[in-house]
Amino acid sequence: MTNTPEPDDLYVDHAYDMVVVSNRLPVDYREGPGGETEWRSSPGGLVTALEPVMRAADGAWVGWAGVADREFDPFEHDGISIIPVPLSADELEDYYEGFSNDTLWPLYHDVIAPPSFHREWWDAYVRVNRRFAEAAARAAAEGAVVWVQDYQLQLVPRMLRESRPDLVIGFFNHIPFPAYGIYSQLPWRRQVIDGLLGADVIGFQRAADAGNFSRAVRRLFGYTTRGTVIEVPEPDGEVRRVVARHFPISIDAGGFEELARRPDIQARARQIREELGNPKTVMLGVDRLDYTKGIRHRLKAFGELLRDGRLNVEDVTLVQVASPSRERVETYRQLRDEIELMVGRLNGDYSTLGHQAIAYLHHGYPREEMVALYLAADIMLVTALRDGMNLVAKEYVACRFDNDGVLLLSEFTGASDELRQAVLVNPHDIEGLKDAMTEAVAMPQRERSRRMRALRKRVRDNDVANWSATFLKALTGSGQVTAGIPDSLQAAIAHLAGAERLLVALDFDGTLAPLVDRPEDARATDRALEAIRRLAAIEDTRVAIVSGRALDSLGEVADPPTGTLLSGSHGVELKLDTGPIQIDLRDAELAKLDRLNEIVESVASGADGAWIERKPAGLALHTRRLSANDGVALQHDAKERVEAELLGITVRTGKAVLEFAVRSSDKGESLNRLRQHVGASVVLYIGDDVTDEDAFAALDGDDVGVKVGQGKSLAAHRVRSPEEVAELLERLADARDAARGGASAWT
Ligand code: GDG
Repeated sequence: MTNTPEPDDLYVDHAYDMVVVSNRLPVDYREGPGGETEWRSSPGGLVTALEPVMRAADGAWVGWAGVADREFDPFEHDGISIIPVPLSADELEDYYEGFSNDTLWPLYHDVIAPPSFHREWWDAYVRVNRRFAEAAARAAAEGAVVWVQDYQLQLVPRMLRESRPDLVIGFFNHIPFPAYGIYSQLPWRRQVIDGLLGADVIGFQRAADAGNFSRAVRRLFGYTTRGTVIEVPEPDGEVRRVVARHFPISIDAGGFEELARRPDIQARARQIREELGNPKTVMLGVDRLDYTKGIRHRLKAFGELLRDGRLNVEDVTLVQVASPSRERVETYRQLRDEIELMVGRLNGDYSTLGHQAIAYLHHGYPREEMVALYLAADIMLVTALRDGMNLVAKEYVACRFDNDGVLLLSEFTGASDELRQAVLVNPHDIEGLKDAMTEAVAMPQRERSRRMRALRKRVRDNDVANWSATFLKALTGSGQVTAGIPDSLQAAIAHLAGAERLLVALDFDGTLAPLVDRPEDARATDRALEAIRRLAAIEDTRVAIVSGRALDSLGEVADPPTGTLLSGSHGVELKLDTGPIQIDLRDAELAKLDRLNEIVESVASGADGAWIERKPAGLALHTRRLSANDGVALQHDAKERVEAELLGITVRTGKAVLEFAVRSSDKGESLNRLRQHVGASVVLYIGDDVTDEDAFAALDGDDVGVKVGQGKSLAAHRVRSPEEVAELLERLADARDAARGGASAWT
């Protein structure tokens, strides 16, 4: 159900196709001195990123309005439906200031400050997470996408899945996820991970964060993880695939550049420099006043440079904006005292009447002023000890359309994974930091400009719209599959055509061959077969068919050209250049296989139309000729009977087929063996079935995955049908032929 929110029907339940859930709403409630009230946008990057998506998808935003002990009705603001969640003053203290900001925040930032663990804080965290989950569940339409933001709401995904299994649930963690040795301190470590695993996709800032998370899942739950996929067993016996990977967040780069190009803002930047006494070099720090940001380290290094005479207060001024943050948490109050003491001392020691060493500003500023500061700064100092991303670094770069300015960036920020042309520093190494600061001061203009160009390209290419689109694509697949070969896939074909050693790995049924009732009748389309023959004849190009079928059956129906590699029974059997690799079952496995056959035969014998396909290490129960309901019931019965009696059997569900195997293997493992066997530098994999997802999960780097048809998938590209697969293969054969200068034995 979709609706266009009118003021009167905003109270309608289950109305929105897209719901964002975050601790804070994108609007602030303001009460003026005369008692007048208003809602004002708080224009963060997240709002900018999600605004177009929210408008297009008829979205609602669920969150807290920023005032305790007040209830607000849902309303519409600037085209977005706002659904406020109330918090009491006690909850604010225990759930937000306590558990979120004094337990999770320091723990997830590598215990830079010691985390506090209190059971009553945890209780409040659970209670408040449930309230957010309930509000989201009420708002979301059937099958809606719900995107939960950040560490304050880690239990929401599981709570939502329990009440609304129809939803597609995403989670994004804006802060780091720590190594297991640190994470394991959390008394509620299992509950938090279980809460997150309720999502379909869990996003992190860096690949290292996603890796830490997957390791914690393995250590605490023993679940299997393959690449970015975690296999989560559900109470109903099904295995759910959860994707945990990095989606580095970014900024509205165009928006920042637009502000930076405004003449009034440029004039303000000049004025700022004048007010500072026109020093040769302006250094700038912009941070929430937080112990993760490394402000003390920065001040210490700057102070020592002044002390040692390597910098002179006549030439250099440091502007430090420290925006007020979390002032009711004790650690933050102490930090403020320490920083202000340091600033006072340094200014006392080194400022002159005409030149201030440090201009310290404990304020929040409008964005225009921030941009003017970025333009006024010759050197931007980002010295965080640990930071999920650090948007300030990207904002500085986005504003410098003059290709000037130096970014000094801590290695411990997520941004440093992308912004490699910055002057990278370890802020704990004070000598190194000092050297980097003087290097920045002395950096020749040409080098500044070379570095800044590269940085700007990176930030422009991956802006925040890109970030949200990539996340939502991973969450929902590309939605409607359009006819023909999409442009992005055409570009991928061009890239594959130039690969050094290419492996083209293809599923058979539903990919090369249209699905038919009787498996023995399946045949690849003539066009696909012809394209495969051409590809197989091109130098440095190998073709493999990767199927769930037994190798014998695959050889018969696929009729592949000589030299085609085959993988059957989901990788249990392989036919390589060295000949077929026979599986060799142990006695116990053979006995298990016999019993498996007996059990499934007795179940299938009661159902007309069901049949069994035998495989070397298992069997497949086909239910395609039964009605959908009867098929599901029969599969359920077979699975229950097998699992009640036999241990260690791998069960997989395909399209109207249930497969059992006594030796586990999957198409991902098989693809890895094939890749190694032929020494491929790049792989193209095409498949239509859930079992092909293992192969998609095994792709990386420049590899290309193509899913045939609808449904959730890890593949980056899609086509509609085997006919389009044939067209894709034809185009690839053409392009590769051309790229290889006609070095084909076929032509
Ligand atoms: C968390 C993660 C991750 C700051 N002072 C003012 C002001 N700001 C703006 C900056 C920037 C934002 O606040 C701060 O973002 P950061 O990324 O630097 O840091 P956190 O607040 O810690 O954010 C972080 C981020 O989430 C996003 O995922 O990158 O790692 O810790 O946009 O410009 N803006 C205005 N006035 C100020 O005084 N207008």
